[in-house]
Amino acid sequence: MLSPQLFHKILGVAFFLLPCCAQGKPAGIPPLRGFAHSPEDGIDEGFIPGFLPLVESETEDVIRQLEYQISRLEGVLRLEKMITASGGKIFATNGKKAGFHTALKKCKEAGGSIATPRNPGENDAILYFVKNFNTYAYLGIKESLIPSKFQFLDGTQLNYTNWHLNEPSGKGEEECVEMYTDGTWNDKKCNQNHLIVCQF
Ligand code: MMA
Ligand code: CA
Repeated sequence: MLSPQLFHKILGVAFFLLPCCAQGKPAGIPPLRGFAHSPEDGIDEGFIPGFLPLVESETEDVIRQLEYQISRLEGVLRLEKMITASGGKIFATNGKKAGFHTALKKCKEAGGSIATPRNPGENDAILYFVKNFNTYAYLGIKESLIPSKFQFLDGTQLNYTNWHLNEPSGKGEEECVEMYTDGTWNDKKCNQNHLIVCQF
């Protein structure tokens, strides 16, 4: 689990890196010099015939620097077992436990939503945390008004499921869905203390 000390360190890294990017300057690698030219060219800074204005290259440079800093931060978060990725989705945990409704709220507050596996790859990305923290996690799936029929939180139908043998079994009495440590799903009451896993 992420200790307060380590979290503080990562924050420190982020704040250390931020000033560089806000000013468009690199922290560790030199800037792109794709459209640079020497003063002897006699050409006004910022405009070269046949090229995009110099600001364009500066923008590209800033983007390149940001991509570099983000990939470094992702490396740190991956190393600390805080994020996994599948397709374009990033899954993350804060290592804390809560009931379904609190998990929903926490994920929303962080700008994401509760982890919702839509294929085996995404199920595995969530399973990584469930195994690592040896704690079940709630998924973004709930029972519909028709007992034993489950759906995504937006009401759309499931096109991928990974139910454990003989689940769902609650028949209207277990409205939430938890992931077991083998990646299979069980319908369950929503008040269990489970690992918070969000998607972004
Ligand atoms: C518990 C509960 C259910 C689950 C069964 C499986 C006894 O109830 O977790 O949701 O289906 O165990 O045996
Ligand atoms: Ca069940």
